Amino acid sequence: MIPKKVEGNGSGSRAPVRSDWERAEAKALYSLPFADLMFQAQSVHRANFDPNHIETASLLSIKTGGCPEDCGYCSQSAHYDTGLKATRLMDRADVIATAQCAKDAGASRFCMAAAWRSPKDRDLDRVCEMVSAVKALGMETCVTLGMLSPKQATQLAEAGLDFYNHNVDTSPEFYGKVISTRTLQDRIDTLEHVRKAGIKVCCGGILGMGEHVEDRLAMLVLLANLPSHPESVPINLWNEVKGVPVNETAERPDPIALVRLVATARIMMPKSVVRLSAGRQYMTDELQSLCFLAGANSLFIGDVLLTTKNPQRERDTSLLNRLGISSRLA
Ligand code: SAM
Ligand code: DTB
Ligand code: SF4
Repeated sequence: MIPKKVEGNGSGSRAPVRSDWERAEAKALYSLPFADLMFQAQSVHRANFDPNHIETASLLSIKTGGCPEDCGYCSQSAHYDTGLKATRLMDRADVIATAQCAKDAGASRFCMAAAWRSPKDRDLDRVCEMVSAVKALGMETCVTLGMLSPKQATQLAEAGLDFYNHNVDTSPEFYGKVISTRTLQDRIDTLEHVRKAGIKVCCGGILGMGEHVEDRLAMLVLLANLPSHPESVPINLWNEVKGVPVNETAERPDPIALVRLVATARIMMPKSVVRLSAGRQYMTDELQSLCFLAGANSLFIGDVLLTTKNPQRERDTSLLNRLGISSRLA
């Protein structure tokens, strides 16, 4: 049975955007017969988005590796021997040239990522210059730099930043099992600083680290109950990395469980763009298609993400063309 409060979501645009989700409601939605869940997700999706369009974003690691945080899933943590070579912050000219290539290749948003716990003020000045320059190319800008103070968030907003990516990554219960150098509350504090500075929020998480379905749903409840829904919700499948602790617990989600989760995210956060992020190289075309039907409407394009692989451009264009989905890619 669907709890009464949830029923309204099937009616699309008339459904309120809620931030009072209970875990049991999320579980009830997720557990609906598949056809009913997909119908609700499609109804919500069509009421809020063009169902035949997908957003394309491109990623660049502007500072790779050597990170002091101990995130158990990440190739860039200095706590583990992952064989990754640490680099310094890239030069602005190289970043701009890469952004132009990404735009020419069909990306509408350019996301610059740095392996920092939080940026030093002098590094932030340089990132702000990159943001302004990429914006001047006519692209949407996103950065992900770790924790920010309110002042740093304001500085990024003044540079014209559109989105800040800062993931909650998993449930409150599972968080401490994969990260010990910061708390979930640290993450939530930064999200608040970003919001207050007037920057749009990109916030999601990772599946397949050994968490249970309940953890994934608790993560969706956490996201949907933030003071406002993130404008972008990236759903990453854990991209395998040698030498990190998550190898001991990792288990890739059953494909149908992934589709169910995407559909549940779509219904709970009706106006948020849901991005099928890392891990698409593990997915068949059919699975990605089901995720699009469930409400996923954004992708990372390009052969690499930060340090791991992404599907090749030809595979993505072929899939979107066969589905009749428009994007800046094809
Ligand atoms: N250091 C910053 C931070 O953690 O917020 C920004 C960069 S960090 C690489 C951005 C996000 O990438 C993480 O929050 C996590 O969700 C995701 N991520 C990292 N390693 C991953 C992996 N192996 N597979 C999937 N997602 C991953
Ligand atoms: C997000 O949620 N996924 C992107 C972006 N935000 C920064 C990062 C995916 C990283 C995958 C692992 C890697 O390539 O190192
Ligand atoms: Fe550092 Fe971000 Fe990787 Fe964590 S996820 S180790 S904070 S780069």
